[in-house]
Amino acid sequence: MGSKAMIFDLDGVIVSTDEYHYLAWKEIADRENIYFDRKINEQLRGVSRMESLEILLRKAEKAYTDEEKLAMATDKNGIYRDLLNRLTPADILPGVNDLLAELKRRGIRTAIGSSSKNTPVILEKIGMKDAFDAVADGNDIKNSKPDPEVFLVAAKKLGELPENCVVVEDAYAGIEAAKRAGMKAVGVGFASTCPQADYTAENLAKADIGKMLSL
Ligand code: B16
Ligand code: MG
Repeated sequence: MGSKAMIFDLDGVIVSTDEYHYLAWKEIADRENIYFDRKINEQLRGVSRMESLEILLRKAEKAYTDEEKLAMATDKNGIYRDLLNRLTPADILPGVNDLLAELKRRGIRTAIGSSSKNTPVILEKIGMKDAFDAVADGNDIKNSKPDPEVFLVAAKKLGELPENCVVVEDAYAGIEAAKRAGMKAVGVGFASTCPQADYTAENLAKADIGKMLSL
């Protein structure tokens, strides 16, 4: 029995906001004299804002109070939100629009499952506010990926059983979350070499829709 719903991660699958996350965290790290590079940034994929900060602070030489941490996360989000103003529909990643059109044609329902609290503004900026049947994001959950919560909320919003859902992710944490939710997992982009994924492709333009739906 094939899948009846497809749940898409946002950052790194629908749109490359990952570079903006990097630039914003880099500004915070430089300001605090904390070493931060693109390799460390890869560990922040799919992880919540506060957990991302904790990973960044592993290289810090001093301890920060909870108030200071909150201020840093708020500052990072301000920088990130400014960068998001640059987004347009041209930033939608290759293959996304064609895949969504084909899923609609086949009667397969779709949802977003993202850790980001900025999901509504991102969808608005890229003109995809109404492109999905449901949206589950960082505002709906207590635990971020690799916890399965966001995908279970997405399935619930769609009224679909987890075993009928296939998740598309660019983060190892997201692939783990999908598997823990009892769903099938497709790895693209950074997760296109993830051994835990049920199917992988370099990007959605190169993904086989028939294969993804028959997992
Ligand atoms: P925000 P996704 C995730 O989005 C990002 O990959 C991750 O880097 C970020 O820390 C997280 O959203 C929270 O984002 O600060 O906007 O709430 O990949 O789950 O779509
Ligand atoms: Mg992602």
